[in-house]
Amino acid sequence: MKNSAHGTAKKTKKALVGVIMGSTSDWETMKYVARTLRELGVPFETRVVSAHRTPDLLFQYASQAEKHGIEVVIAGAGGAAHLPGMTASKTVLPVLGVPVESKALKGLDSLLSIAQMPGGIPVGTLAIGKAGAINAALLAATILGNKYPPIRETLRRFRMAQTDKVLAMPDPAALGRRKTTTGKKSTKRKKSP
Ligand code: RP5
Repeated sequence: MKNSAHGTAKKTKKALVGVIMGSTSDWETMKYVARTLRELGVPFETRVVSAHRTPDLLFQYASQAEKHGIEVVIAGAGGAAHLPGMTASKTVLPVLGVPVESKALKGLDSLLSIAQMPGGIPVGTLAIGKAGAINAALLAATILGNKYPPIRETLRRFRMAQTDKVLAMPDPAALGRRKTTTGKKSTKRKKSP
């Protein structure tokens, strides 16, 4: 994981989204943020910044993100997940929190730690795990779309493609019907759920 701008946009493009996480172990979840931003062509950077293990780095990153051109921060953490909230306390940029699924409490601890902020310091909290990671990237693109029309249009196309994909497969049972080697449809019926 490098601390440099990624995305389908040219490497020279400055990162607009700062993707930070409390530990390298969070990458399994946060890679979906990166994947989605890349798909949308949004330039981003990734970095491990731990609220507890590297608090000075957290303060430095959060207080300087705006100066470095970052416009949205996505912060993922698990357990006593203080990273998104503490980041939000040091910047006026929008901060989106991704609760990483913890082993002990399945991410409920992460979710509550991120969502239950005191009035005055908001963190936009997403769902636990992969869905939250994907949606954090989509929400970041939505925010950036207010200022960058190409990102808005890419997002629009993403949503249309998603809708088309669902409409193209209206019958999930059809997925279970396999063709035999002769090319005929199998007569074997799937057990009803
Ligand atoms: C949190 O503690 C991190 O965000 C991570 O989700 C969790 C466990 O970290 P490791 O012990 O795997 O480094 O700060």
